[in-house]
Amino acid sequence: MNIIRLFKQTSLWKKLPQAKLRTVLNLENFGGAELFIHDINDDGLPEFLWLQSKGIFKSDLYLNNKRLGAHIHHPPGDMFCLTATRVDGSVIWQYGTPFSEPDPYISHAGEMMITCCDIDGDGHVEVLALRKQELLVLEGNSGRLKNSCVLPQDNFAAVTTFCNTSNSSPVILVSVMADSYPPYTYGNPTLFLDKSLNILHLAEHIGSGHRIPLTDADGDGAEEALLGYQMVKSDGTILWTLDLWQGKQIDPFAQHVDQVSHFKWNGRDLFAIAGSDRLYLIDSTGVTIWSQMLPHPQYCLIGRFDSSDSRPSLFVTNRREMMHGFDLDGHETWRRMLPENWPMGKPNTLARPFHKGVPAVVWHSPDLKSQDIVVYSEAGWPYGVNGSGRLCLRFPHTGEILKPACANLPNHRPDDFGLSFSCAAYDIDRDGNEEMVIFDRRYAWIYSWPSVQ
Ligand SMILES: [Ca+2]
Ligand SMILES: [Ca+2]
Ligand SMILES: [Ca+2]
Ligand SMILES: [Ca+2]
Repeated sequence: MNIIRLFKQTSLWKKLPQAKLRTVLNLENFGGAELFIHDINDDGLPEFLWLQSKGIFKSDLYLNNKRLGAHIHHPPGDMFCLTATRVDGSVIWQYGTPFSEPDPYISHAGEMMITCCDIDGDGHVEVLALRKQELLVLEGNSGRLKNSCVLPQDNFAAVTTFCNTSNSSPVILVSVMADSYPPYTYGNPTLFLDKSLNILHLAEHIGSGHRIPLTDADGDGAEEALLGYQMVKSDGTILWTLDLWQGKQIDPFAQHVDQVSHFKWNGRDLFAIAGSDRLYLIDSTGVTIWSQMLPHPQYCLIGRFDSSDSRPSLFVTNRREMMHGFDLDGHETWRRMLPENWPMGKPNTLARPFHKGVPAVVWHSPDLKSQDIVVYSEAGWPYGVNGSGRLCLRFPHTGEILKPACANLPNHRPDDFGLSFSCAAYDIDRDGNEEMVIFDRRYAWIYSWPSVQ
């Protein structure tokens, strides 16, 4: 049975400007569902961290979910392999054993399971990782286990750190980012731990969900975390609750924070929030600049996307079935379903919505006079979209982008089995210009902007 359906590449695609393909990495057996990029060995250059994990499905909370079939039971929830490579793909270290079975493992929402910070203050970065019910602290330059602790529950799926605190001692923040165990509500609780992994504080936050941006919201030099609709200091003190939610009851499942995107404009910190039933633009003092109800805004980005407007604008995916642009005043500027793109053909088993945790990223222009673009990855092979919602950039592909036939998978989101592509924008060679890393569980493709030599 031929499971590949040819996908028409219209002249529209062929006319688009092309990013420059620099290299393709073969990730062999260690490619991950998630990629993290950080300088882990203090040489001034970033490294890649490829994570094999089931994401939120590591938790026993999901064992009775019949829709997920046998894949929720095998491999077990403690499946974990983290591989550190240089940006040329050569392996530096590996923690765990790579997954090597023919059928892909299921994984969802693992994009906050790793973070990097010098937790113990010795001048060297540690890699913090969530594995099943444990928090691991690995030495950045060797992958050696320096410390670990067993967490109170197995559904913690987000780890980040307050690296800058008022007493200069880092605080680790570990949070649930989806389904919860009673008595906690969706996205809760959050733990605050010291550098020795002792729990300092446990709290629930209003609207806690899938993103925890850190920022110095009050200008005192120490970072705060936006947990749901509350700005929280590293000692757990609530700096503010968003004005719209003060004194109100929230539905934690239907109104949690799905995504936060930050942009500094005219000296002011702006945060665009996709909040499950409502889109918000807020500032760093807890004031809502505007908000509006939408069917299900699940992801948003704010940036310099619109060439007709010198101000930042918003890109929004709404229930994965419609994409919108909004200007800074909250006016909708465009609305359309962005097209699929399968230059090597589309496996018949794949259908939208892919429901990726990160369906689009900002690729910052090397030229301050030019607009940044959104690279959209939830409809096959990624491509660039401008501030009018028009296709504006394509990524030349190689034969490796052809996806394998996976006819035996349950009727479930294809991204959870690695059948889509993901993106990360990062200046990997530190020349001042961001590169675009497109990856799946087998390969990574690295691109430069068309204008960069
Ligand atoms: Ca490095
Ligand atoms: Ca350290
Ligand atoms: Ca602060
Ligand atoms: Ca660069």
